[in-house]
Amino acid sequence: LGLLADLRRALDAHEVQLHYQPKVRFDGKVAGLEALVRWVHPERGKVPPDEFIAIAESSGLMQHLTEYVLETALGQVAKWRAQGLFVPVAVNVSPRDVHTPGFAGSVAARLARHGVPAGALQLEITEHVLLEDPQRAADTLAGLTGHGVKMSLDDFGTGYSSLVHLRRLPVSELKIDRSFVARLAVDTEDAEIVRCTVDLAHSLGLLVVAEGVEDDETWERLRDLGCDAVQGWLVAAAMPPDEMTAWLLARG
Ligand code: G
Ligand code: G
Ligand code: NA
Ligand code: MN
Repeated sequence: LGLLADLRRALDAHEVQLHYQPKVRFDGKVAGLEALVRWVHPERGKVPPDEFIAIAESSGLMQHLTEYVLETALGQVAKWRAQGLFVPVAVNVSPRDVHTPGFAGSVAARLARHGVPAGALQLEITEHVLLEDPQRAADTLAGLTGHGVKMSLDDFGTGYSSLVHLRRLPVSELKIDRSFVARLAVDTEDAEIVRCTVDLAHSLGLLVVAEGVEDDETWERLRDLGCDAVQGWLVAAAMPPDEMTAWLLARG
């Protein structure tokens, strides 16, 4: 309970920050950035996102956290655009957000307020959005894509991925979970899973991003399998906004 009260206070005090991690294509071009929330508690130090996101989800604070993240990310996107850096940013949203009435409209209003085109925002969702009220989720996602917001399906392959989900969700990108990517170069089964996922995604017209790429060999395998982009420590870890700006400027 202490941590929940602290999180509420931390959001109000802007103590929660966003870091950004690039997704890059094999030609080296930056395809986009993922915003990842970070909280350094004044006494406890770094609190792992999984931990405080779970607390937010089970307490009703998630909506507030997501609004905070969207607001911060769009403010940063507007700032980057003013500097000539036109890089799209992906924000993670929880299943609960997608079921919040008016979510699509509020995202559109926020984009307008920041003067950011919808195409500069991507939302990363998981299949869990279909667990509760699939019809409501589908309507919200259709509303978002109708406004021009791109959707990405995160953590693909974990949980109980089903092809039905993939067909029902209006996503334009699929992210292969890093648990399959990590051992890709040494485990032939993981390599087959990644190969099939890339082929499946492409046959549905989706772009494929591999998460958690940590070494050159994995990068090369993914390139040979036809993956579209990679994200991981090999390229860059998530970094604070100022470092991200410098990184983007240095890449040209
Ligand atoms: O950045 P990484 O360290 O630790 O993130 C851990 C988990 O937290 C990941 O599953 C990631 O998707 C999730 N996450 C990170 N930032 C956000 C956010 O802003 N909103 C939500 N809902 N999840 C996030
Ligand atoms: O669930 P989601 O895919 O949003 O979570 C992304 C998580 O993966 C974040 O915690 C992020 O910090 C982490 N991450 C990003 N790149 C790497 C990597 O190369 N290796 C590992 N182990 N984790 C990574
Ligand atoms: Na994500
Ligand atoms: Mn993921």
